[in-house]
Amino acid sequence: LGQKGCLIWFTGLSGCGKSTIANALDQLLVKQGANTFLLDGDNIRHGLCAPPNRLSEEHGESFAKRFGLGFGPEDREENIRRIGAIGQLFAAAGLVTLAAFVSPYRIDRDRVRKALEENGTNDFIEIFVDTPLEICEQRDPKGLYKQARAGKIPNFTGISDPYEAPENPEIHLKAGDGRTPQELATEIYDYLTNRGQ
Ligand code: GGZ
Repeated sequence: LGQKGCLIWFTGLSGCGKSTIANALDQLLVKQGANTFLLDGDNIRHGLCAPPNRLSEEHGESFAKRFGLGFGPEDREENIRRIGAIGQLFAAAGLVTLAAFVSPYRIDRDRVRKALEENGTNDFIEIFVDTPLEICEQRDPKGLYKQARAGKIPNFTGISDPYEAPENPEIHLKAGDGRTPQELATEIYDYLTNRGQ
């Protein structure tokens, strides 16, 4: 396991657990000696896909407006495009690359899949972290759902913006039912092993 690069793509609502599960899987893979890289909002939305207000001080307003990314439909599209491009490069370099983003629009995820397929690989592995909205909203670790319900965050996935569930994910992970992130990560790990990844 882990001898070959691939792009493991986690998609799901804010608070569904995708980042935590991706981190747990990452640890399992590293233990087996795999070279991995984990992409998530914490490293991507601070740098490569930073929001306009982070860019304006150094680069000025008009640059920040053009290249900074928020959560409108085109900004998400560009966010996923950039992450897909990076993920594809990392996978080609032999890294087991884990990407954990809401990535709510099917067309954006499918474009990433297609790009890897056109490269002659079947190394895009989509994982739908299917935690019911009610549970994500109960968890609300950052209080974002509360703010979204109050109308303070526009375009909030699941509240005022759609989430388009994958139709044919490699793994449909039913989460939020009491299984731990480690247990869920093990389910993915076993899948990868069986697949000969
Ligand atoms: C969804 C938002 C929004 C809106 C801020 N909609 O729980 P979190 O906080 O850490 O995960 C969410 C994260 C989503 O960033 P992504 O790069 O994964 O999104 S996408 O793939 O759609 O581009 C949430 C926070 O940022 N957040 N505003 N409006 N999530």
